[in-house]
Amino acid sequence: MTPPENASAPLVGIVMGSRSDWETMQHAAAKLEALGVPHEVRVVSAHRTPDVLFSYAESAAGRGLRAIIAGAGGAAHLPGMLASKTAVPVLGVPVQSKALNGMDSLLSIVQMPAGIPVGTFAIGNAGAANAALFAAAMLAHEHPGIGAALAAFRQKQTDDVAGNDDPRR
Ligand code: RP5
Repeated sequence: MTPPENASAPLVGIVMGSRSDWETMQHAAAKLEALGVPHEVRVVSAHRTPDVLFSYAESAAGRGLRAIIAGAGGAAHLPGMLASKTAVPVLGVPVQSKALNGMDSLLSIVQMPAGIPVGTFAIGNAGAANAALFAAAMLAHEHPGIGAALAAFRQKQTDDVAGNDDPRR
C-alpha cells in the first residue's frame, strides 16, 4: 500500500547563496506562503559550503522536493551547480549585486551551456516572486488546492487592475 502523502513535507526548496540574499528571496517565500505551498528555506553557498550544496541537491528528489528556487548574486553558480546534481527543476533568481546591478548574476545563471537547464527569472524581487508563481503552476495539476489558490491570486490581480484603470484616482 502506498503510504499517505505527508501534507506538510516541503514541495519546494528556496535556497540562497548568503543570508544577504534573503531580502530578495523573501518575496519567493511570501508568495509560496500565500498560495499554501509547503516549502523550506536554506542558505547554501556554492563556494563557501560546497559539500552542503552537493548533499542538498542529491537528497532533494528523495525528500519530495518538486522544484528548487535558487537565488544568488555576483558569480552566481549556485543554481547551475544544483541543477548539475539533481533532476529536480531549478528556477534561478539573479540577486541584484552592488557592483554590477545584477547583470553579473543574470548572465551567470542564464548562460548555462546546453545539457543542464536552469529556468532563469528577472533580476531581484520580481524574479523571486515569479519563480514562486512558476513553481506553484508546476504543482497545480497534481495539487488542486495550489491550482485553486493560484487561479484566485491571478483573478484578484486582474480585478485590482480593472477596478483601478484611471491613474488619476
Ligand atoms: C553570493 O555572493 C551570494 O549569493 C550573495 O548574493 C553574494 C554576496 O554574499 P555576501 O558577501 O553578502 O555573503 O554568493
